[in-house]
Amino acid sequence: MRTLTTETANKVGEEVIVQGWVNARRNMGKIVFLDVRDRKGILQVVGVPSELDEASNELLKDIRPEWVVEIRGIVNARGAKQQNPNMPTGMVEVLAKGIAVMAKAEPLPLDLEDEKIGLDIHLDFLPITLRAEKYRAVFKIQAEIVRGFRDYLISQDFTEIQAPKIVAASAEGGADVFEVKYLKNKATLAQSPQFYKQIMVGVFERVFAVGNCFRAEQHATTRHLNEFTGLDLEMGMIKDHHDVMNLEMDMLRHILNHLDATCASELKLWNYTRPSVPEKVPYFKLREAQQIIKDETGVDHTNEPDLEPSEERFMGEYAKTKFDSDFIFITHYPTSKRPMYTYPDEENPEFTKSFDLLFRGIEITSGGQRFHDYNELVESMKRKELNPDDFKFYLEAFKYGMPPEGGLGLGLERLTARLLEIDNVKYATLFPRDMNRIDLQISPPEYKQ
Ligand code: AMO
Repeated sequence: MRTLTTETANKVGEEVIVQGWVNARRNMGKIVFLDVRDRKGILQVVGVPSELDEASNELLKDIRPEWVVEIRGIVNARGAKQQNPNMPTGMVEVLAKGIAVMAKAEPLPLDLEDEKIGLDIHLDFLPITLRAEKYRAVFKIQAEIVRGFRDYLISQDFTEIQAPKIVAASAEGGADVFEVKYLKNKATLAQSPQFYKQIMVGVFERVFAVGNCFRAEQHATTRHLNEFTGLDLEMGMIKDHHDVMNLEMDMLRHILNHLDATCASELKLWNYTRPSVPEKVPYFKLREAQQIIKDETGVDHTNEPDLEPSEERFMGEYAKTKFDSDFIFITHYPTSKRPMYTYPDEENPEFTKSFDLLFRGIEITSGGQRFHDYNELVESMKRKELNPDDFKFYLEAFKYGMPPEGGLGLGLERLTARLLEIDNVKYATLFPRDMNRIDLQISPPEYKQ
């Protein structure tokens, strides 16, 4: 029966069979050390020629990184000098008695542990660079973020929904939609599940979705992807956008606890510092933030409709120094700049009851209260020069009884990148799509129709 690498730690003296990939090979004279990696961890295997039969010795000569092997051997305690208390298997090693090869691997085109290979090479070889401990850890952590998101919302009576990705109308406005040929018609890829999660508030009151969002972004930055994973939620019976903001912070606190409990060794590989989340996360209206920026830096952007990336960074630092918070909400973006579904502030309808959440200086979430009254929503569409007939299906939900409601969309890759303080979101995106790349770098002529 197979023993997983981490299970060897308490099997000293026993014979085991271990299966996995060769993470590294080290020759010490005639003795060969193999680090064998499986889904649980990495284990040191020692190959001593006199302990192995002839066939195993022949195989041992050839085995190289990423070969998949089956090792039969005896678990031994490591000598005092060889112990590594940082690894779950660091106190033991397996003395090989028999070796079989399950799959060979071509010589690797690069060194998986080399941190200097650069983004493009890293991405070109993702099927193998993802196997390096550090990058594997990113996506283990990402999987647990999603689990934490789900678990928390389910505990709060949210129902998970699957929103379609082929849609007829743009939810977020703007030009960044991908058109697709849809049989004899045209359709677009969903920028977000916005319409469907709102419709489903009429059904379940509280819903969430984890799904792909598509944006035809024409610029190459360290924050933008053409396909990202949205963690979306929507809830009815709210008083205002603060209900959504408070829920978001409770949800994020839950995720941080969940990561501590499930990903300690992965987080350590990235020298993770747990973000500080004060009981009251600071929030400022956009105009207040711009005034702070003006007072502190002299730059007057108090009439601009949004914060520039450098201003988001500034507000991130401000939150950290003044409030010991890695998070800060900016609220009340101008009505002219927010999508048509955004609820205006009754006291000053030029601004909305919307928010962005900045995490370590980068926007990771947008959200807010939405129009729930049918007539008001139709009027808002008209003010934005949209034709309500194009949104007839969505509008049905509001015609037939919708409570005050709101929600948010959180970018999974941006959240992962900020948590681990990774500068470029693409390192925190499993298979990033950007202007120049769908898996491999796109060479334009091939993609011309
Ligand atoms: P928004 O367009 O701000 O809002 O998107 C919500 C969050 O999704 C992430 N995000 C992106 N991540 C990587 N690359 C991109 N091109 C990209 N675009 C967005 C960000 C962002 O904060 N429907 C609303 C949300 C809502 O109000 O519920 C929406 O889509 O982290």
